This record gives sequence, structure tokens and C-alpha cells, in this order.
Amino acid sequence: MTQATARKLETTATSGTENLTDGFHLVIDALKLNGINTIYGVPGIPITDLGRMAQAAGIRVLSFRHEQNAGYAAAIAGFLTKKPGICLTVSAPGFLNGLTALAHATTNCFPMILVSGSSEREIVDLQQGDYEEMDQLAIAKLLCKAAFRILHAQDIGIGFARAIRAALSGRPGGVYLDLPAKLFGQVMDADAGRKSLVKVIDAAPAQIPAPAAVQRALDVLKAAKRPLIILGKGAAYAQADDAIRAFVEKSGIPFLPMSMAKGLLPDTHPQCAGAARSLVLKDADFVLMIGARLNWLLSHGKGKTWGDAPKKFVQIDIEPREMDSNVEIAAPLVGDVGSCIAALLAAMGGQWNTPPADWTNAVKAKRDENVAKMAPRLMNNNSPMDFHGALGALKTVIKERPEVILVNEGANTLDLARGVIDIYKPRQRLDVGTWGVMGIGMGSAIAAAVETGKPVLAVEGDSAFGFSGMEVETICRYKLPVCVVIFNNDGIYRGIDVNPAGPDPATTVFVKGARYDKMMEAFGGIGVNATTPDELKRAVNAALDSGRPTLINAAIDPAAGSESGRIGNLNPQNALKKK
Ligand SMILES: Cc1ncc(C[n+]2csc(CCOP(=O)(O)OP(=O)(O)O)c2C)c(N)n1
Ligand SMILES: [Mg+2]
Repeated sequence: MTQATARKLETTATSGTENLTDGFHLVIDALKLNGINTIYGVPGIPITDLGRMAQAAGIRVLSFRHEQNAGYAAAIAGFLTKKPGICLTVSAPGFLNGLTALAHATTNCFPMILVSGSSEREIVDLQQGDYEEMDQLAIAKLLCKAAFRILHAQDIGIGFARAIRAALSGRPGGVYLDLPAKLFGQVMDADAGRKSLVKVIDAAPAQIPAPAAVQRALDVLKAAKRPLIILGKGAAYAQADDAIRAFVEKSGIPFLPMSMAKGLLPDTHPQCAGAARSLVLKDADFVLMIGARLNWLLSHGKGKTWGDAPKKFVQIDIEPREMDSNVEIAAPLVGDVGSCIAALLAAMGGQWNTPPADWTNAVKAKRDENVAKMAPRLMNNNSPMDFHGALGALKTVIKERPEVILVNEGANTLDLARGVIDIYKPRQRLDVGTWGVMGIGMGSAIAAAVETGKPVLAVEGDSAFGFSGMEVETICRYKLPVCVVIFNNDGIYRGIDVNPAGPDPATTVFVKGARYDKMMEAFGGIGVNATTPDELKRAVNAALDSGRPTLINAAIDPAAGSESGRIGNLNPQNALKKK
């Protein structure tokens, strides 16, 4: 179908000159009615026309080169907007390509709906070998919050309402929606079609914590000598930024942001304990978790990282079963982050005693010491660059341009950038999330630019970039203000490993001296090869000034990284050392 036909169909359905509508239009109308105006996907049978018609109807449809990247875009769009991000794929292989992102969204509590076309039920269920045959619904169920299939045009309204509500309510997550090919062509009376649509009212109702639970939390907090607040990406998702800041400041408690919560309060805030992480986790006697979970990223709340000092945990989470998942929670606060913080603030009253000065001074001293120790390393202008020299340049860029959204993935590139680059505003740092997954880079950068209209700086390990690198064409095609910086150290963690047993390269190394900037030039974007921190800084500033798609190949010393970045301890030990 041509665009002209699509436009004609659209006019017909909305003007009511014909009294019929169909599955295509009802899907589009259901999305629009619910304020969903962006789709990320890859076209093909049976959803090509759906994409065209959605575009003709004013929905922004971004076509990617691979569904996984469209899925990561949808997932992060959900995080940024509190509306479910939509990923649209074809059946079996396209669906499977989108599934990693759906599982990622669920794990990270991002609202997302994977909408996949599927083949004929009658043939799929009898396993008669249909085109792209697969029981997608059964497979998706294991990996998301909810999964639905719509068989009849008159159920499209309800089907989308259920998907939207499932994605957003309670703890947000991924939802799968299966749309068999036959659904799209089903015709029904236009008026009945309109009436069948459902506008989801209050999709994420406030969940107010019980007053007794609020009081209990404050009682525990009042007894604390060395309190700590940990902010997680759930706190960033909540968009309760002013209340969170007011609460943290009124409490006077040092706070530690998890990586995607950085910027809720600026990393340069006097109470920020980001640079004193080891000290605060070890020595705190009270920990208030706000939208953060005690998973592996926080060493499960126990063990060496947390030291011997006995601790009491208070946890704010919308999911009751999160409580006691790893350690005892002395005061669970079950509710949405915004409501819980508002309740705490109200119950604190006008008079509140801030923590003992010996604690806050000790945290501040450690932080200042660590920042001072790091400073000279960030100022070097070495060539080849090391991670710190390159990151020092980028830290300055973000300081001067706090509106830039930072996307970040890799191992050393991730772990070091997280520590070095200060973030000043909420939801301005997007990264690998709970799984530490490689491949979110270009999808996240595209969605961040599309959803916020802000400039984006994607800082990518060379391996990490490879997972979604083809989407630089997408960035160029949509002329997005994205600057990609590749920390090119010739490999995974490092570029110097050698295979002792033959001519094949070692498993962790790539082509030496590769020029990723040439990839961007192939699609009309700007490519730059930077060999010093000064060059890097100049190139990033030029890219952000121009707003043009840019890729900077930052040549990093191949020997500079360490195995697995900061989490090398998670590698299983090789017990049988070779003699
Ligand atoms: C989907 C996925 N596959 C594999 C990994 C394992 N992994 C972790 S980091 C990484 C790449 C690290 O190399 P690079 O991005 O170049 O960062 P560097 O440490 O060199 O800066 C890989 C492959 C992963 N986290 N996710
Ligand atoms: Mg690398």
C-alpha cells in the first residue's frame, strides 16, 4: 500500500464518510486515544501497513534496523515518559528479536508493550508450518508482566486498555500484545468501533502508604546515628523530583544515587555520597531505600560491602513482595514513591533533627578526599588516551551542558564514566540497567532524543557499540541530535590479549585501530577520529553545537582497561590452574 492509499484510508475512517472501520484503524485509534504517539519498530508482514497508516495518522513511527534496538528504545521511552513505550514487530523472528528488550523492560520495571503481528492461529496451533509460525503468546508469557492476544476487531479497545494498564499499574513492566494478521483486515461498523475503544483512566493510581507504616519508618529513622538514603531508578521513574529533593534536604541525610538515579539531586550536591560509596555502605546504621532494590548491584544488602555495623533498612517500593527479599526490612513503606515521600515529609513536621555532624562530616571528608585523588588523573592530556583523560574531557562537557542526556554502556567505559561524569538533572543518565546488558546504546540514544528533544551524548565501549551500531543509520535518517563517542580500546575490556595456541585472534580483541567514525560518514553523519582529550572535547562540543549526528572514534590505549571493569569479582574462578 502506498502512502496516498494510507492517507485515504485514514481520512475515510475519521471523517465517517464510510460507516466502516477495520483492525488497522482501531489499533491506531486505540493508541491515539490513550496519548501514545510514538512507535518504535521494524516493518514487515503483517504490520507494514499498520506502520504506514499510523504514520499517516500522525503517530511518529521510527523504523529501526533491528527489533532489539527498537525494543530498547521503547523500554527507555517508558522510563522517560511514564507511558508505555511501544515496540512493533513482525512475527516469529521479529518477535524474538524484540523479546530481549521486553524481558529487560520487565526486569528494570520500565513500562513497555511489545506489539507483534503473528501468523494464522488455526495453522500455528496445528503446527502446519505457516509463514513465520510460532506460538508467540506462550513464549512471551514467561518474560513479561502480562501477555494478551486480540482475535476480534471489537476487542482491540479492551485489549489495548488491558495492555496499557498492565504495563503502568503497580510495579511497571513489559507487556506482550499478540495481533494475528487476520485481525487487521477485520471490518466493523465505524460507530460501534469508536464505542469499543477504551481510554484508560488513572492507569497508575496513587498507592498511599499506611499512616502506621510511615510512622514506623520515621521512628526507625529518628534512632539512627549514621543514616544513609539510597536512590534507585524507581525514584527517578516516579517524577517526584521536587518532593524527593525536599525530603533529602530536610532530612540532612547523605544520599547515594544508583546509576540511573544520578541527577535526581545533582552529583555535586553537598549531601551526595557518591564518591564515598564504600564508606557509607560499610558504616551506615540506617538505610532508607527509595525505589532501589537490594539486588546484586547492592551486594544483596549484606557481606563485606556492608561491613559489620548492624543496620536497619527502611524500604520504599510499590511492590510489597520486594520487602525482605534479601535482608530484613525493619520498616516497609509500600506505595508509590511520590506518595510515600509526601507522607514522610508531612509526618516529619516543622522540626526535624538532621544527623549527627560527626557522621555527615566523615562522609564529606571521604568524598572530598576521593574527589581530590581523582582530579589530577582526569586532567591528563595523554595520547593514546586513557579512560580517565577521556572521561575528564566529557565530565567538563556535561558540566557546561547539563541539559545533555548521557547514554552509557560498556565495561570499563561504563563503570568509570558512572563515577567520573557528574549528572545534574533527573533522568539524564541512561545505561545498562539491572542486567548490565550490552546493546541498549543506540536504541536508548534514539528514544532519548525523540522523547525529550534534548541533545544526547552516548558514551560507548567499542564492544558495547557493536551490539546496536547499525542504528547509526537510523540516527542519520531521522537527523537526531545524537553524538556517539566510542571508547575504542580494540576490544572487550582491553585490546591486548593474545591467543597462545594459534593464529586466530584472542577471544576478547577486535581489529586493531578500527575507525568507527567511518561508519557514520557512510550515512551522511559527521565522523571524527580523536586521539587526545582536547581533540575529544572539541569534537563533542562541535557536535552538540551543531546538533548533527556525529560519531567520534576516541582512540584509547588498548592496555588501559581491566577485566570486566569494576565487577571482575563476579567471574567464576578457574580452580584448575594450568601447571
Ligand atoms: C547482551 C550482553 N552480552 C554480553 C555481555 C558481556 N559483556 C559485558 S561488558 C562487555 C563489553 C565490554 O567491552 P567494551 O564495551 O569495549 O568496554 P571496555 O571495558 O573495553 O571499555 C560484554 C561483551 C553483556 N553484558 N551483555
Ligand atoms: Mg573496549
